[in-house]
Amino acid sequence: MTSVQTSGQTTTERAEGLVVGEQTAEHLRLADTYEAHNYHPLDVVIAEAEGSWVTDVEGRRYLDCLSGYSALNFGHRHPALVQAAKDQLDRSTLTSRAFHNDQLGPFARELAELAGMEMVLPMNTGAEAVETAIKVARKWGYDVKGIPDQQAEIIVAAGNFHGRTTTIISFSGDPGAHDGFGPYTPGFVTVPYGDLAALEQAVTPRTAAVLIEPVQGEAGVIVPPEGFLPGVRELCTRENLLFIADEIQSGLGRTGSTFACDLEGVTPDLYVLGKALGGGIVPVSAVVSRRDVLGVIHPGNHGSTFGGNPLAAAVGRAVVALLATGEFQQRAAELGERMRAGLDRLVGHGVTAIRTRGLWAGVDIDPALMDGHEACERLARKGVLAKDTHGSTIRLAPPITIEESDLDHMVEQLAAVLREAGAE
Ligand code: IF1
Repeated sequence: MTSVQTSGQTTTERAEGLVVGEQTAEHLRLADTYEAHNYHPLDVVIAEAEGSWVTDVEGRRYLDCLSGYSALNFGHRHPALVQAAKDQLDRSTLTSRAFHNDQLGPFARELAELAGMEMVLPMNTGAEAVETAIKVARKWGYDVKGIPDQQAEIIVAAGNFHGRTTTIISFSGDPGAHDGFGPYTPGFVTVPYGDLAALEQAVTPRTAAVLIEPVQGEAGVIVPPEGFLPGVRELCTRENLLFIADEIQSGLGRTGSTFACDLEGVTPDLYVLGKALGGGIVPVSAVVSRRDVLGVIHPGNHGSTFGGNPLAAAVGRAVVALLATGEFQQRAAELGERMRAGLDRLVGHGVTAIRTRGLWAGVDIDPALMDGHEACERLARKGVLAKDTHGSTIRLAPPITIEESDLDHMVEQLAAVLREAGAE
C-alpha cells in the first residue's frame, strides 16, 4: 500500500487501483495483520447502520443489498427488535438451561405456532442448528425407525451449504470449505440437487433423513425444478424418512412467504432456522418440528450454554411477532416482483441469467465482462454492497424493509456497472 495525497485528504491506494481513505486504510492494516484471513472482504469498513443503509468510517453511505446473508431481513436496527433487546437487557440476559427462564417458553410456543409445528430446540448459530437436526435424525432413525446402530445415513444435495463445522463440511462439495479438514464424518450420501430420481435411488433401509435447502443460497440462488419439493415430501412419507428443510437463509420472509417450502405447498418434518431469527442483533437458531420427532431427545443428549438464553429468546419473540402479521412476507413478494422486472431488463446486457425467489436474486454476470467479485467491487464504489459467489454470480438480498426507490437504485447502479464494463 502506498499513501497518496488527493485534494488535501490522505488516501491509500489498494490493489486494483482502488483508493481508500486513511481511516479505512488503518482498519485494513489491522485486518491484514491481526485478523485470521478466513475471508476476502470488500475494502469497506462499516461503522454505523440503520435500515437498509450503512455508513463507513469515512462517512460514506452504502445501500446494503446483502443484509448479512439474510440475517438482516428486517434491516439494520429495526426499532421493534432493538426495543425488545433493550428491554430484555434491563431484565436478564443469561440463565443457562439448568434453570427455566421466562422468555424461552413463550418463544418456543410462538415460533412453533408460526411454523405450524409443536416443539422447538433452540441453539445459536445456523451450523449448530444443522448439527442438531442431524443428531435428531440419527436418534430418530435408531429409536423410532429401527435402523441398526451406527448405520444411519442422511441424503444431502450436491452444491449444498449448511455451515462450517467438521461434520457439515464433511459433505460439502466446495473444495475451499472441505479440503484439508479431514478425517471426515461418515454417514452422508450426496445426490444432484433437484433430481428426484437420483434421490429415490439413494434411499436404503438405513436412510434416516433427507437434508436440503429449499433454495440453494451459496450455490447461487438455485431454485429446484417445479415439483421437486413436493416429490421429496412424497418420497419421505412413503419411505419413512425425515424431510429436513434448511431454511436458515430461505426462511423467515425472504422468499415472499414464511418458508420457501410454503411456495410449493410443502411441509417438511423439521425446519432448521437461523440468521433472521436473531433479528440481526444476536445469534439465534432453532430446530422446529413435531413432538414425535424432537421427542427422541432426552436430558443429556444435546444442549448449549447459550441456546435459548433470555436475550436471544426475547429478540426471537419480537422477530416472530413481526412475521406473524404476514406483512413482511407480502412485502418481500411485491418488492421481489419489482426487483425481478428490473433485473430482467439486464439479461442480454451484461447479465446472462437471473434467478429469483421473492426478494432474493442470483445474477449471473457475463464472464467476458468481469467476474462476480469485480462486479461487487465496482458496485461498492457506487455505494451498493453485494456479494459474489461461484465466480460469476452475485447475490442480491436487500432488507425486506427497503424503500422502493432504494431498490430501484440498486438495479440502476448494477446497470451502470455493467455499462461501464462494456455491456451493450
Ligand atoms: C459464511 C454462504 C450464505 C446457510 C444455510 C446453514 C448456514 C448457512 C442455508 C450456517 C450460512 C452463510 C455463512 C457465511 C456465508 C453464508 C452464505 F455463501 F456461504 F452460503 F449466506 F449464502 N445453512 N450461510 O446459508 O449458518 O453457522 O453461519 O450461522 O460461512 O461465510 P451459520
